[in-house]
Amino acid sequence: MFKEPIYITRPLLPNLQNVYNGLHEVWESKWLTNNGPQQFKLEEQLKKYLQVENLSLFNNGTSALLLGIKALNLTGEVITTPFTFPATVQALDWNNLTPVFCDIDPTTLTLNAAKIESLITDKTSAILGVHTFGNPCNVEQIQLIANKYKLKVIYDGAHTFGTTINNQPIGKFGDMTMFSFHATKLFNTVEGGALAFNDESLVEKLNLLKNFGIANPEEVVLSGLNAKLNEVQSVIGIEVLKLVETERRKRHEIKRAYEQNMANTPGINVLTKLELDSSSYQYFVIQIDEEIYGKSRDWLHEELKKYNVFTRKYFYPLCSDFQWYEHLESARKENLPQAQKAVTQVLAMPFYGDLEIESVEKICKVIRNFI
Ligand code: T4K
Repeated sequence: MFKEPIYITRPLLPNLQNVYNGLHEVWESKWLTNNGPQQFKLEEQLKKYLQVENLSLFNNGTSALLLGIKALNLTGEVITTPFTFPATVQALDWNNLTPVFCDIDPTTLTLNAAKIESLITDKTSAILGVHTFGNPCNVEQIQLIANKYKLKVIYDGAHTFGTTINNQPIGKFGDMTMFSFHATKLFNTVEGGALAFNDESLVEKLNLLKNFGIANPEEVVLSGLNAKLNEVQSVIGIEVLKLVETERRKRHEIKRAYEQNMANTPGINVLTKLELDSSSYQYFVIQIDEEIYGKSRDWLHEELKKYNVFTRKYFYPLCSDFQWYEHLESARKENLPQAQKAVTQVLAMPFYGDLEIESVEKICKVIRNFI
């Protein structure tokens, strides 16, 4: 039993004195939000880090996704995954779009690209993929399908800060990628998010959409929201960004410790293949095969709590099982066998830079000893 609770994550906290220095500038300027200089500074730094041409910052990942989808003028149906955080599909709901649920690939837990085409109808306007736990979607195949049917491609990259695919930054794939900067993410601004996109003409539209559609004091040209990142959070982001590379290296060691200590545990399979040169190192996720391990995922999740270890059943429940999607043909359980399996087997383990290797070894020992 651990003396202190071990959570799935702890926020990456910047040096308080540095934050204070940054805040001092904000106080001096008396400019707290609405396109302030700290926000622009952070935006420029993030463009470099994420290697993208266009980036727009938001007050959280959900509003970024919601307004990004709105900016693309989508209609009708959008093909997406049921195995995600509610925000992904709720961003569709708020745009009056109907999700069409597509089953997932059992290895990456992302959209199964081979199943997408059969779900396309004359109402389909886009594919919304999620780079689940930082595992990238099959971006090449998804783009081929999108080109063939003239569909937009949006990625929920809430978990993929800094991920690359074959040395290409993840934010360059599809029409748009959302990043989340929530406190629980590798990079955080307490709450926050961003959209990366290739079409430069969207810059102005997104600026309008996150500021009530106000073009100037005389004109409101779009129906928008208030979704701006403020100056205080931007200062925090500027300081957190300085720590991200060290955090990734620490997480690399923690991942190695998990892998070494779980290697010979029958029925436990690691689902996030983290690589130092290409991964966001957002989550370390395992799959429990009850038939081999002898206990279920839910049993393990509950039992670990007795040791003061708080794992998470990300993502549970499946979005397709939300009561308001009951009427959708694509939400039927028999159409989503891999997602239905994942939702009962997947467990996200404690994973953050300050987690001691000794704690990882202890957690793995407890898991082995349950056999
Ligand atoms: N798309 C995907 C695929 C997502 O995963 C998310 C968010 C989004 C979209 C939406 O992005 P945002 O609008 O949030 O930017 C957390 C986060 O709130 C959420 O951002 C995240 N995904 C999701 C996977 O995890 P909860 O409800 O699990 O968080 P909570 O409060 O239970 O925190 C988890 C653990 O983290 C706690 O047990 C302890 C630790 N923690 C948490 C906070 C907030 C701390 O130590 N300090 C803290 O300040 O949703």
